[in-house]
Amino acid sequence: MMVNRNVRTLDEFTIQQMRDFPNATGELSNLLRDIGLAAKRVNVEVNKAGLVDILGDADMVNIQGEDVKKLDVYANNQFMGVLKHGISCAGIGSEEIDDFIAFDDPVSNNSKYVVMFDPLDGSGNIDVNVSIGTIFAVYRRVTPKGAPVTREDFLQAGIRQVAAGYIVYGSSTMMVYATRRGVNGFTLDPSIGEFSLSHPDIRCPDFGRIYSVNHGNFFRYEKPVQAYIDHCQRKDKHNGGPYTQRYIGSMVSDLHRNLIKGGIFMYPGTTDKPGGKLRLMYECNPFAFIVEVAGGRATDGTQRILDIVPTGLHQRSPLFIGSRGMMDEMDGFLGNDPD
Ligand code: P6P
Repeated sequence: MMVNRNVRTLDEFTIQQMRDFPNATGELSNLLRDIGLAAKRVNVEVNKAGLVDILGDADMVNIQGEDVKKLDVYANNQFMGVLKHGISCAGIGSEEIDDFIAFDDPVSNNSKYVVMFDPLDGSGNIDVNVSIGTIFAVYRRVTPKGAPVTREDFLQAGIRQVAAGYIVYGSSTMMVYATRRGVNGFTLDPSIGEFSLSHPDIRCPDFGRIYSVNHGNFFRYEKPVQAYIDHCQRKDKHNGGPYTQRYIGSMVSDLHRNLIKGGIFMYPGTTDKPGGKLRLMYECNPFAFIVEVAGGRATDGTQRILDIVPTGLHQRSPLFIGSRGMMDEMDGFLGNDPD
């Protein structure tokens, strides 16, 4: 089977980015390659999850009060391990760990970046073989290098992200990441064991026909949100529809589909959980960064996600994200002036 020599691997792509920007130190390229390595290791376990005793609960509960699956723990340790033993990351924050971790060794203390990640989002779907994913956000540390990072290095608004991305362990395994220069997607090529550039310069279509929301919460959403969802259901060929509802309960998969095809994803606040369910630092912010670089928008229903100044590592936020034209249309129902 011939391997297409014209397809650049993640390593080749990140090295080329370094060559294109001579002032680049290479730390971000190294960090992205480290994440790609951990993703390949997690992918092996996700793909055989049904065959080995790595399914099921790890008899642990995380800070979210959620049962931790064994694969969550494995994924967390893989991403933390490559970042700790690399040369580009001074510390991490993880959905699976109560507080941030400063790696606090001489090399790490002189590294430029910190990383927040959800090691395995949608893990409740592991046992039923629905696609799951990893989400990560990269920030430049704000405290002086040479000392361990502090909470201040992590509690930065999403607009200060240097890069953000996700891995979707699906029918194929893809790593998608954004820097301010663009969004690029890499598909894992099993024949060479490398992520290869398959989706260069991803753009989010200004309009789509997919709306994604958990209808089971409908009567707990605020009236304007209900009105917009009702509007989506009434769209037909005479007014820019019909829309189709797609929601698999795995954020990485739902958002990857909508990023590529166009659409809007909503996880609104509810009467019982007005702050929503999704976490700001390692779910909402990374996807908001990616979707905005790709031309879309992301808000919490009133303000831009990337402008929110965080007060806690694990704080939650309502999330409305997707195609710019659909977000503008939704804003009309929520009483917000379109961007
Ligand atoms: P619900 C998975 O648990 C997750 O955090 C996201 O991946 C997903 O979008 C959301 O929760 C689904 O939540 O309440 O609709 O089941």
